[in-house]
Amino acid sequence: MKVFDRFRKREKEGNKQQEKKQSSLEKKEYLFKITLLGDGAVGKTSLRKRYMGQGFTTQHLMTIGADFAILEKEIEGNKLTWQIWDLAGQESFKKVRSMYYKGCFGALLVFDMTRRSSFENLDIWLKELYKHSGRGKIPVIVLGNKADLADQREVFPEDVEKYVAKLQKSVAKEGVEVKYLETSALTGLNVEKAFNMLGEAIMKYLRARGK
Ligand SMILES: Nc1nc2c(ncn2[C@@H]2O[C@H](COP(=O)(O)OP(=O)(O)OP(=O)(O)O)[C@@H](O)[C@H]2O)c(=O)[nH]1
Ligand SMILES: [Mg+2]
Repeated sequence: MKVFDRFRKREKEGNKQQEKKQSSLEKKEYLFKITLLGDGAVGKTSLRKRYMGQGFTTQHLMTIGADFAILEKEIEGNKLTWQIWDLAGQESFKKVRSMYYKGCFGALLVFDMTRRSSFENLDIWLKELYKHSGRGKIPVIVLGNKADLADQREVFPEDVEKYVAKLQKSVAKEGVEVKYLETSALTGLNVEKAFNMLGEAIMKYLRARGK
């Protein structure tokens, strides 16, 4: 129960920040709530930490429920505040997780390229995201993580390209973008690019809706 209360408190803090930022949207300041999702141990927290300049650790400290982070960056000359909800991938957190999706504008959908099952489960994650975001289909960047271990890969670029093309087709009507990148939280490969791509996709999504 105590853990649950802590999550609620963090969510409240996040919402307060969002209200404050939205009132200053005209000053070209953006606040994007996003989620990081995918199976346990695919590297969500590691990617977030790498993007936040917090380095890399080989330890797997399983996320409990969700980790929350705020980060300010510049994008296309505008100030962008990321509100990142880094969700727990383990099945046991499914119930708790659902409340963190609400109101998010986009997601980094992560699989581990050395673990085929984490790729095959992407649709389950997408379903969960679309169901709980409250916005339906939203921009998604698919990340094949652990590219530094590419010699042990169980998922090949052509598999993902096929998957992403199908997904892109299914959301094209809504003017939503889906893209794919291979990343490594260990080396930092494409980590900055992944967040930038998502930021740009969200901007396009908002512009298409006159926002
Ligand atoms: N070699 C390599 N290992 C990685 C990479 N990213 C993460 N790891 C390792 O994978 C394990 C899991 O990483 P986490 O970032 O904790 O995974 P997670 O997706 O947040 O897991 P949950 O919070 O349980 O859902 C850790 O041992 C990391 O060191 C990567 O790009 N390359
Ligand atoms: Mg984690």
